[in-house]
Amino acid sequence: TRTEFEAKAAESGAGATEAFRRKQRSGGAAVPAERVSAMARDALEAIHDVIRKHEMTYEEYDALKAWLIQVGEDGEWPLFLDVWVEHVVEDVNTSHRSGSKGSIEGPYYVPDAPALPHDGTIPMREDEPGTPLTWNGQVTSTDGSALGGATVELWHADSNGFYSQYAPGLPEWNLRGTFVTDEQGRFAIRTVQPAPYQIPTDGACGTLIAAADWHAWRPAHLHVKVSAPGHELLTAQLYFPGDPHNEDDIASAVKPELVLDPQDAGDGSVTVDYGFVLDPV
Ligand code: MBD
Ligand code: FE
Repeated sequence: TRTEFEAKAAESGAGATEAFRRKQRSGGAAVPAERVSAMARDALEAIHDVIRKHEMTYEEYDALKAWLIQVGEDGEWPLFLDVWVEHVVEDVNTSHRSGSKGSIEGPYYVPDAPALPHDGTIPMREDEPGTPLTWNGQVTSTDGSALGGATVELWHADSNGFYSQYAPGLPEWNLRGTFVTDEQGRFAIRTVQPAPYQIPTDGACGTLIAAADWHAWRPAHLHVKVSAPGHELLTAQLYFPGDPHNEDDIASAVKPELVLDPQDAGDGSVTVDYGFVLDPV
């Protein structure tokens, strides 16, 4: 049997593509023709401008074509778009909010993770490596009222930087859970600190990164989706201070408001307090 260290770009890509197709089947909406026309025309014009500005050669055009074909073959469209495009979509769609800052969802969310009480341990292996992390927080509305029965979905990479369901050898729901707040809107979650995440180097996205001489790293992060009746869904990521990639995240998804302030508990574990303020719809 294979371990997470033998993860293949084309496998996690195929998984992310399949997960996205499932999500589309359960709610994809038709985009009106005027919107398609206006945005497609502007996108194509932006590409034409790049070609003119840089006087793209036929060799470069063919390299681009070959690379685009490879993105699809590796199933890496979800990864490519979420790393280099989604942050602007997130920005445009959340700028009206006065509650907590959010961030991008990324390609590795899976709905319906195991349900846990407001105070619980996320599913993990018997010998799960990494620094234990206890996270206490509260979910409130922008008027300050507590949101009991709110849902906090948490998913993150393990301390080797791999996500369950997208790397081999991990239990299906490892480090994925759905917590429900108590009457005061509070939750207390036990997990382990994730490691920084490296974009797979053996797929099309890795090819672009190497060809452009960029780096392939996202800082260590926790993903959450926080929801409550009558409130906008908050999708966010939380980061750890001192991570060298907080300043140059390949996915441009770090905001200062999303950096945690972990405290050393003195027993090899870390505690953190961080809550969420949701905007009413
Ligand atoms: C990730 O783990 C992630 O969160 C994003 C946004 C892109 C690639 C990998
Ligand atoms: Fe992630």
